[in-house]
Amino acid sequence: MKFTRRTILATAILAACAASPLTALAAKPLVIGFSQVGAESEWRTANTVSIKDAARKAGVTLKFADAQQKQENQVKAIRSFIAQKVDVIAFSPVVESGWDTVLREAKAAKIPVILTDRAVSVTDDTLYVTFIGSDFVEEGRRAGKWLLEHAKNAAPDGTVNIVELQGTVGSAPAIDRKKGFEEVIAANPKFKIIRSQTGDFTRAKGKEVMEAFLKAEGKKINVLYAHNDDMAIGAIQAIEEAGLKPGVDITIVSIDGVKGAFEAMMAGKLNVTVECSPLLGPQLMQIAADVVAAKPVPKRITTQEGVFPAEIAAREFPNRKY
Ligand code: GZL
Repeated sequence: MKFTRRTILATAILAACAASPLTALAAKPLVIGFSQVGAESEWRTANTVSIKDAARKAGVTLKFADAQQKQENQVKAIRSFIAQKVDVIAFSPVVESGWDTVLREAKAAKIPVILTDRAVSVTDDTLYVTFIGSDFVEEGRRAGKWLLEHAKNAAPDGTVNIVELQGTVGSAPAIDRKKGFEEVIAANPKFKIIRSQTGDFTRAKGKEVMEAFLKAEGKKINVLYAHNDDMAIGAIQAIEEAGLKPGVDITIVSIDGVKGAFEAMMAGKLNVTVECSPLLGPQLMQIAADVVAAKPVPKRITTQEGVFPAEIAAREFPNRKY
């Protein structure tokens, strides 16, 4: 092929364009600032793994901050992401309220905010683009429905005495799982919540509060409703140390569907877990890319989930991803 001066010039211009800042900009990886609640439960650990794996696979630069379950740490992290001018801020809010000010700062900085896992209660819902997560009220309803249909432990007069381990005070899952459960068991006045207290979604606190419930109510307790599997697993230890058989003397209903819950069900110590998927990473990366590309995204993206009673635990366990 004859290289004329014109061909060489055209090739040089093309080469220059290829290295131009515009092209470089197009290839610039998305930068997401993510503020995580903490590392309080198996569920949270799996959620963090899902987000980090998905970021790596998507070629996203992830700035990840663990708030150790403190709202002030999440506010600090969001302010730091604003200062770093990230492309997108995403977070799982530890509690529902107290976000208006910092989210207004993100809006002023023109940085889109995506909620994952938990919702916020704000005066202006343009402060976030979308909320990707479970329907916690529905999870509470599913727990209540299973209990109404399967309760076998009851007092001589037929009353079903329930103790409740609530999640983190003020958090969306704690508020909504309580709401959904109470809504459903109201159908049968024999079902009574006799004690209810937060175990902060952790095994240690779940055990500690269950010990207090057992000291106060003893064999009167027919059912434990735990807002997550980690608290249920902690409570199982307390029930055994009190000389009772978890899953037999006390029916245990829980939420999340982590591997530890399946192991407890296979050991006959837990009766059912309502699934709450932590595997939100891939959806988050896709939605973040769509937001930056100015594509329309729904205001609410709900994860689809099931209910896993002990009878199917062994069959389902090999399929579990978290
Ligand atoms: C639910 C999530 C809750 C889990 C707990 O989406 O926010 O927080 O149920 C976790 O295990 O600690």
